[in-house]
Amino acid sequence: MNRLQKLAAMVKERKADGLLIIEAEDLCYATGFVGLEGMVMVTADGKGLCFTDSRYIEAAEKAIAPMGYQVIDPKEGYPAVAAQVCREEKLETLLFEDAKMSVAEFRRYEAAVPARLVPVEDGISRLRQVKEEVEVEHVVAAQRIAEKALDELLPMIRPGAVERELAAELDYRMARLGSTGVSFQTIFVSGAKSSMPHGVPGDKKIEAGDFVTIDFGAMAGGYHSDMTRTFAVGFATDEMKKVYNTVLQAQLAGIEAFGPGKIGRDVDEAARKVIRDAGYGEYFGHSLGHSVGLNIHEAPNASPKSEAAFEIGNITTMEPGIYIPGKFGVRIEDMVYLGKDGKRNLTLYPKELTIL
Ligand SMILES: [Mn+2]
Repeated sequence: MNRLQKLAAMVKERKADGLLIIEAEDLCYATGFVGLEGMVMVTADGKGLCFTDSRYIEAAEKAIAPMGYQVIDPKEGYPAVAAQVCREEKLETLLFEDAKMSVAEFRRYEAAVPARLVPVEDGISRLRQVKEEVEVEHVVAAQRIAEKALDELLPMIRPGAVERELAAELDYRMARLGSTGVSFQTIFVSGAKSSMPHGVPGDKKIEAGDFVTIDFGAMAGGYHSDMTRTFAVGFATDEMKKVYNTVLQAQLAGIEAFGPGKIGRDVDEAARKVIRDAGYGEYFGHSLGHSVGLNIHEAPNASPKSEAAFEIGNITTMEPGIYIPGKFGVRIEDMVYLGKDGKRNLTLYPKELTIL
């Protein structure tokens, strides 16, 4: 089934007449067209209508029409066009994802369309959790760029170098290697600052004895990569080595526990237990991982709160950490894919303790 057919089947399964899509990542998923703006409607009987404006229309026709979509440049506003489609196609119920529409947008559509707008929590998002081969290839392409950029950066991480400059250098290297954007603002923290899981790079200079934590990602084909590595600069004390190896063992335990049918909280617990048993339980505050795709944070999660089971097609991060306030922090993050032939770590970058 192609994407249009998958979406139509989802609409039918939920006994609705149509589906309304306006969010950027969902538009990309529905059509395969990166960066598309506009509106897509899919009917239960498999008709796909893509409305976009003159900025995209020519490229969109080439890219999207082969999937079975009609591509139309609307002369009126999108809610008016949606109303017209509802009348022509006799759509009485129209699904939309409530988390992806603002209240203002909802009011505009609600006022215009003759159909009943039915909010769903996990319509397209649910489909997006199960990655197709082509989606996995994009994530891998992004990850290879990130790894190469980090390799290029390593010789520059030395005492006296400034966090902010190193972070900018990494972003620049990724762009030169073909990344179409950063997955999120690069986290680059050193020394005592590394105890802040999402610290922002600043004017601090790298010093010997620092841990340096770098959490970053590249983008390819609209898809994100996500990786964290922690390096020691100059030397590592016994305590630094102990904490680092505890995080690494926790990550390996998480990866081991991860698989189709496994529950999010159980996978999280497998890693958390290693950290707790080593006496650092209070220093691991966040969850073990999240899934990755067109958005950097997608469900399902490997979290103490998640009752959801993983399934074949998920790409999920495994990123335990230990953060000791005022001292230092360590996080190690890989992306792991649950393929039909087993799980595959998409991150090839080494992760044993490296002293730069
Ligand atoms: Mn992450």
